[in-house]
Amino acid sequence: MNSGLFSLVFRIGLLFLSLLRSGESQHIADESCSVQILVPGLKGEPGEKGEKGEPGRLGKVGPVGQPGPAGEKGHKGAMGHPGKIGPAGLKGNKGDTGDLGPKGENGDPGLPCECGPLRKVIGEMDILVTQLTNELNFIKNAVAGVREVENKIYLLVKEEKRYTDAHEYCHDRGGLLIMPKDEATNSLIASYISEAGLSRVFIGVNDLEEEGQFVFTDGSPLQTFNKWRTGEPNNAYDEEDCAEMVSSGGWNDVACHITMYFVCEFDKDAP
Ligand SMILES: [Ca+2]
Ligand SMILES: [Ca+2]
Repeated sequence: MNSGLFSLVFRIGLLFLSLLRSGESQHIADESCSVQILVPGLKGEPGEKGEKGEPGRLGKVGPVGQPGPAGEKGHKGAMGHPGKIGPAGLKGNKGDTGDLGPKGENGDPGLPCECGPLRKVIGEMDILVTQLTNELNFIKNAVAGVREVENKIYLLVKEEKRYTDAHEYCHDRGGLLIMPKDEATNSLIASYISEAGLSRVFIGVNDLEEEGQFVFTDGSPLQTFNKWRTGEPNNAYDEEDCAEMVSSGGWNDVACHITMYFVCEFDKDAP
């Protein structure tokens, strides 16, 4: 008998004595006999397999595994959205000058400029230039030689003009077409013409106001002197209302619209 089993028997004996003192001695005596049977018997037969138990708790998380082998390359994805516009770059260097381009087509005519005052000034300047040119020619002729008497100056103008234009030319310069009112003056002008190598000039005689009534260009009548050639004035073709002097000094009525040189006279006393 081992110590554990002995201790158990001893404890059971103490329990038995305690029960005797309580007056139930007979019955306890029977029980004490069966205590002997409590010694372990032979191992019994295995029992039937029990039912399956409840699932156990989740185990701990295992360590990270090693990367697997690389798979096949996937297909190319769709193009993404365009990105934002980046900041402006720095200004580049100036390039070389290009070749000259082809000539363009002519443009439309421009609008007429509103430069009336300027045109007026230009027009006035043109008039001045014309006047100065005429004066220059006048001076050239004068330098070439004038004829002079006590109270008059005579100028042979070597510009072919019609009668009225010749009259205006002399008048604009303060004179008149030559009016030979006496033999001396007529002779002087005749020599003036011939010395210039001319054959004829306009003189200040006409019958423009009344046919056949010749007057000097200052309006005075031919009362005391005339130098008409034989057969003149004849008013040929009914159109001769002006007069010329030929180099011999004789007069002839001619048409006013023909052009020829002429002689102006100027009063020395004129202001
Ligand atoms: Ca006439
Ligand atoms: Ca005539």
